[in-house]
Amino acid sequence: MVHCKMIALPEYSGRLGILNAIEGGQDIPFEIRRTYYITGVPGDVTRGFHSHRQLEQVLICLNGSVKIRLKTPSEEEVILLDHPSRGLLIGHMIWREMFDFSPGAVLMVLASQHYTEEDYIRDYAQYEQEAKTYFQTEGDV
Ligand code: T46
Repeated sequence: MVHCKMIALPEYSGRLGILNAIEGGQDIPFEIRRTYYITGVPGDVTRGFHSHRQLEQVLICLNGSVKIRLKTPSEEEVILLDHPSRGLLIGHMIWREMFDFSPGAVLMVLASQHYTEEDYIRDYAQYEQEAKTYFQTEGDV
């Protein structure tokens, strides 16, 4: 999927357990300005249904599993996140939906910007319109 990729996060494991360390600007391609985590989501709930214009994020499932549907006007892909050593980078102008949360799933997100509702596109028709122009222009570069 354009603007998205899996990132293998540094892992230090042994008989004492596992430690993952993440350095902003090194292990992930931006400085981290915000972090949040999503917990307690019933298995039949889907969250998300939006895109971001500028925000970049890395999603890491710290416990359990969750599926992420990524969409552009021309592509669609579902990614399973089920390991704390794997992060999913989601870049600009990607529609996302999070679903199939397992019991006890913990989804942590590292974000490149502070929270601002103006960066969200929450209406799919509006997203398609902006994304078609955005990817067309990007393809022209
Ligand atoms: C995303 C996916 C993966 C805040 O006040 N500050 C924050 O930093 C965030 C992320 C949310 N909120 C408020 C806004 C809403 O009133 O928390 C409420 C729930 O947010 P939302 O419905 O946007 O949650 P999700 O799970 O649909 O989406 C979230 C992020 O908002 C979004 O950026 O990419 O997780």
